[in-house]
Amino acid sequence: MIAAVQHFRHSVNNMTQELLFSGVKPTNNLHIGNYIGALKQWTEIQHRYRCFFCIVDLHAITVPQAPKKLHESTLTVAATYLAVGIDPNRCRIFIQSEVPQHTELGWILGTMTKMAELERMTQFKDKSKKRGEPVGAGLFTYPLLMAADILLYDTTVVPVGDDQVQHLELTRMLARRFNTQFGETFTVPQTLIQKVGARIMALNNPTIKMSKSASSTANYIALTDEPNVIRKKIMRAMTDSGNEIHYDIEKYPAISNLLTIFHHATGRTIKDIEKEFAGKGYGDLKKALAEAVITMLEPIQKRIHYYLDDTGELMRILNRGRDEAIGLAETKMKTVLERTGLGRQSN
Ligand code: ATP
Ligand code: LTN
Repeated sequence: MIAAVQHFRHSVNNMTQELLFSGVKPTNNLHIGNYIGALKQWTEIQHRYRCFFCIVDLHAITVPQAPKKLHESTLTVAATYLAVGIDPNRCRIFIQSEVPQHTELGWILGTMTKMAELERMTQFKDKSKKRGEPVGAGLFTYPLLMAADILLYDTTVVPVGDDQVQHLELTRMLARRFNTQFGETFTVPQTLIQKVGARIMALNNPTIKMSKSASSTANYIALTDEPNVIRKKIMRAMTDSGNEIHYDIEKYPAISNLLTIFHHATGRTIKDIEKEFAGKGYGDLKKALAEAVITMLEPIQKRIHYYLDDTGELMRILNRGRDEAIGLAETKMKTVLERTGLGRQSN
């Protein structure tokens, strides 16, 4: 499934020593793009690494969030990690704001970064343009906090969707810069991206990516959407002009997106799906796709409810994740403070 691997080190022998880190912002409930582009991939590779999966709430507040809703989304995202199959016995799940070293290191990295290096980030450019109002400085310095998330843990592998590759490049560059200036301190992480389906597009506009903070709920299918909502959203999804059911992102971006989702929901090849629907209409494809997505999400939804109905188990998992993360982060920050000359010298 993981077809495209960037800078990926195939050192099978010491796989278990390698550390994988990734995170999602609790800006809302997760959608099938997050699942296909990120979480599903995590479950497939979790057994090969020591894994840390973070709920990056400090990143979420780079755009305004309602406090109560943010608390709720944070827990729902944690429950979703478990519901999609992240194994809490192997992996640690924790909330970013509960480990203060992330912001501490983020600040230090900011002092080593040029404005122009952050100005180049396409996500910042896109998000600031989209909001059409003065944007917060947090949106600008966002990649520094992300770099801190990753570098604190000597992360070797970071699985992300292709929208995050540029942030990973900056992280790698900052790790090297720090190491050159202050001595070997950080591991330079590798980026792991998935090929087909790395970017699921919005249902109501196949030229933009599916996004949980989209202004319209027609943009996405949330992992928590009820079957009838899923049917409605898919039946109303934008299609291309014509009636060809053929995978061609340039010519048929909407149908190609639906085919990609179909492929991920069922595991069937796109060729096979094209064959089944040859000569049939978009309506037929959409009907079958809706049922496939409902089937894919049903067990996930059951488990999300299981973890949220009684949060005792979830709290224990989050506590353990937090404590282990703090242990590692404290050790790394001691080295960072020492090397950069901050505070009192330790001996
Ligand atoms: P927001 O709208 O708040 O920016 P988002 O929906 O873009 O959120 P993130 O929290 O930024 O989601 O991303 C979580 C993970 O899901 C990341 O690894 C990201 O690359 C991946 N991801 C996000 N959107 C998509 C998408 N449309 N297709 C595939 N992967 C995605
Ligand atoms: N920026 C990422 C979320 C994120 C992340 C991270 C991903 C924050 N910190 C560390 C991987 C590793 C996003 O918007 N998807």
